[in-house]
Amino acid sequence: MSLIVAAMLVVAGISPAVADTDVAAPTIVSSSVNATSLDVSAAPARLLFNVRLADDTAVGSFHARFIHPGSGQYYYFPNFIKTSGTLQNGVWRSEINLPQGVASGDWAIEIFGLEDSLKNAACCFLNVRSIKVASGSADVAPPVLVSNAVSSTTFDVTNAPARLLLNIRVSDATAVGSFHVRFIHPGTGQYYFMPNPVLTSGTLQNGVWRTEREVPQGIASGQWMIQVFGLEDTLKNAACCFLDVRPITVVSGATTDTAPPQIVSSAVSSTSLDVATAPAKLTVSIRVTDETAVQGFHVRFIHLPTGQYYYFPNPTLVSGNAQNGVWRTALTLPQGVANGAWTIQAFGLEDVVKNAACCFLDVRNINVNSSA
Ligand SMILES: [Ca+2]
Ligand SMILES: [Ca+2]
Ligand SMILES: [Ca+2]
Repeated sequence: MSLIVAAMLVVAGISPAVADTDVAAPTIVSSSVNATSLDVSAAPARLLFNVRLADDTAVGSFHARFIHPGSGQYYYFPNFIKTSGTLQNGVWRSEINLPQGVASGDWAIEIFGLEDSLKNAACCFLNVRSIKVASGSADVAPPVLVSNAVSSTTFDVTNAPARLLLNIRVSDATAVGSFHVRFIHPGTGQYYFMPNPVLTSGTLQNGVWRTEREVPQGIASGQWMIQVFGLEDTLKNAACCFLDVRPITVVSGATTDTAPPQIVSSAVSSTSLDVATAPAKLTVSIRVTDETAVQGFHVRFIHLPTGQYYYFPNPTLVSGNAQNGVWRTALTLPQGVANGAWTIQAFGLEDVVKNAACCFLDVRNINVNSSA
């Protein structure tokens, strides 16, 4: 159906026909901005962005950002408001105030997380349009880790927990925006986040930040690494990835558990679901074992060919115990989803000492009949 015909139908109060199964993500029809170039050399500048989105069912959600690919600086467009049309074909608006000091050159407006109400999602970051930015003296470098000190380089948690205190000096030409700290045991993947660091001396341009937390008992022995991540300045110049700060040694006398929990078996209320005429409920029970104790996990239901997915509520332990028990959860699958084989997957499966199973674990397949 052409857009003009669709628009006429909307004007006439007639909704376009909805297909039995919609497996396509929403599409970006057109966009407009208040200016194709922005000058922030003397003052901040406002960027107003309108985008028309269309979908057979309904636009579910999306986000947009304004990014300078050369430096990685980016700003999110907040709170899109639908200013005209419908969820099937409508115009959405948001605006940002671009501050002084950002990078000069070509910036891009990108849409991401674009999906319809059935969870048909468009991949990745979609480049919508390019905007030229002129800026006086631009800072395009992320903050730098200058030096650090720890309360101790060895932590013996054989008989009691220990306490790790980290002081770290960070500098930036503009101002440190934010960063996070963790310590990780590379051999097992066990890791613990430190509380957000607090500036205790100096300035946002050159200052010392402090964070501290307990090193618990029962974790892996050996060399751990303190790492900084999410390090960026207030202009959003971000350092890549995880930055090694320094190693520490953990001595853990107890028999240490370095294995993630295991899925032993599963059961479902039905191996096929019929949603041709009404939504259908699916209950799944999963037996999980762990030497120490299962911390928890998440479950989703996904149609791999289209990427449609629904999260189950967090499973609860219904029998047994955290070392060997059955966890249960249930969801109601709506009408209109994709036909065919869907997969129940567990993810985020970890024990209480943070041994985590990788990725998405297939639990079992369920056949979904969606067409009348
Ligand atoms: Ca769709
Ligand atoms: Ca900087
Ligand atoms: Ca374990």
